[in-house]
Amino acid sequence: MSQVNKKMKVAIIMGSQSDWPVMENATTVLNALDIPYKAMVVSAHRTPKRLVEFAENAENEYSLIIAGAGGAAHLPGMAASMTWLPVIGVPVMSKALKGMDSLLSIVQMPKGVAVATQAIGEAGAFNAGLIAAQMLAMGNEDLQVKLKAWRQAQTDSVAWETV
Ligand code: RP5
Repeated sequence: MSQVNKKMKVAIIMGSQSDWPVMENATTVLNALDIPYKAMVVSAHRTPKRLVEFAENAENEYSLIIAGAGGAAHLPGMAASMTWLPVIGVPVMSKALKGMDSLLSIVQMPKGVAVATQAIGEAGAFNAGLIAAQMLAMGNEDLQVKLKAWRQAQTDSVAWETV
């Protein structure tokens, strides 16, 4: 538990710079709750050595990993294969198959290596940041307080009546 408090930092990795407009949504809750993060382009296909270097050293700098990719999206699963840190997967929309390829590539992990897969696209990226905050809050009471306040604010923002 103290280790979680010591280095509460999230790695956000994505297969391409083109994923950033989607993956940026993962930062919304992290920013709101003052959770540090670093966003990086790490491609399973184009920069495989970078992926190995990142994943093998991730535990020294981060508490968990959010990994987004599109198409034949091997990045989250490959990252998860090389670190014990939890990996939250975000299927990014693809042009050809609208992200169904990304979703199935990420979600259908063989048993023994786990990826916590979110929804396709912006909602999935947003919720990746949210579930990351919830996971970190398990070992951090200050963060629990902030998270509960954030949830209450969201509840309070839902209007009863339409305009
Ligand atoms: C994947 O290929 C990336 O995650 C991205 O979603 C997709 C397309 O990449 P670009 O051709 O736009 O660089 O590796």
